Amino acid sequence: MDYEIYIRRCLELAKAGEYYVAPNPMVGAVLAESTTGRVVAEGWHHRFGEAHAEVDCLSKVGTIVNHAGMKCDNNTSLPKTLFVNLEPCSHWGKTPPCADLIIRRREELKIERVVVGSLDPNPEVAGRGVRRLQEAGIEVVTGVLEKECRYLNRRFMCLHEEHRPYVVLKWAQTADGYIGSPDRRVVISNSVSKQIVHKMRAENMAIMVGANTALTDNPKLLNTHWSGRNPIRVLLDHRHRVPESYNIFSGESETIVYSDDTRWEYVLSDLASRGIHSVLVEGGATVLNNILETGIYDEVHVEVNPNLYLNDGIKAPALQFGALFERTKILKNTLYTYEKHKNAIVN
Ligand code: AOF
Ligand code: ZN
Repeated sequence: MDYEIYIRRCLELAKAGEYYVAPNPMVGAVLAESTTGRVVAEGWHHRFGEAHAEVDCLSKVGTIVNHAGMKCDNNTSLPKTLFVNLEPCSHWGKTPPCADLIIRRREELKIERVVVGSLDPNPEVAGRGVRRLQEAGIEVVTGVLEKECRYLNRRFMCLHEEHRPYVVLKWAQTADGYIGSPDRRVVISNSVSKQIVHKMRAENMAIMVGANTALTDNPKLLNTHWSGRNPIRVLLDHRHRVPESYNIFSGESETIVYSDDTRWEYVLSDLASRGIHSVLVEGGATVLNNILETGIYDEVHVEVNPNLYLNDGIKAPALQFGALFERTKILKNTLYTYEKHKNAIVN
């Protein structure tokens, strides 16, 4: 049996929960016959607070179904392997422990083996899921496509391993290196890149701006052009300058304001204590420069408009792109992406 094929499938299934499971990880599960390799059932974690991937998968045995809605045969007499991209949980959270469910159903379903992509760094689990399965006599294989599994859940990993949210910085700049003008709104993005920004908002639990951006652009910072929830808005407003009537306080989402203590380390630890696993920082220059200076960030996305010159204005932050960088054309603009966190995958 090629374990990697099945873990890859778990990752695909897990992705179906993207935009809906945060701050939980994205998890997919596949139950297959060990000898024939035939898939018996598939499942994934659909939404925060709902059934885990293993529960979803095992509930489908004999009834359905693979992801495409096809009925699968279930020959109960054959030994089976359960694949999951994340270690099955061992704790009582919003749902009961998956490890216990697997153990409870192992005789009936002939589950002889569990193959795990990456371990769960949540201190409530952290290896106990694997241990419980092993103690019950189930063979456990770990670390299959571990890098890919950790990459998919890099935000979740960051929260539990670094005790801070995963930080994504994003800005758009003109051909001559300005991100805007101090007194008026300058449009650097295009219609497609705007949608990509909304996708980024959907991927991250929170979105942050400084007071200057909130006052100059008066943005709502919602996710209106992509699936998923609106991000929690975070405003850094040291001098209490942004009035309650501004769009950042509109009713569609929650807004957290930092004014007394706006030090980056403090803001990050406070966001982590609220269970926020990721934050997208959209500006302005002061906030971005301060963060770049601390070195505490994970991804940077810079959109460059090659046809727009301002000659004067707010200088874009200076960023030395490292080895990991990707270039994407978005109509006439170019998006440069840089990842510097420990789970980045070098191509
Ligand atoms: C799994 N399978 O599909 C997921 C897991 O509050 P709960 O009960 O939803 O538990 C959330 C925690 O469970 C989460 O922080 C992570 O450690 C684990 N997620 N575990 O076995 C899953 N989503
Ligand atoms: Zn679970």
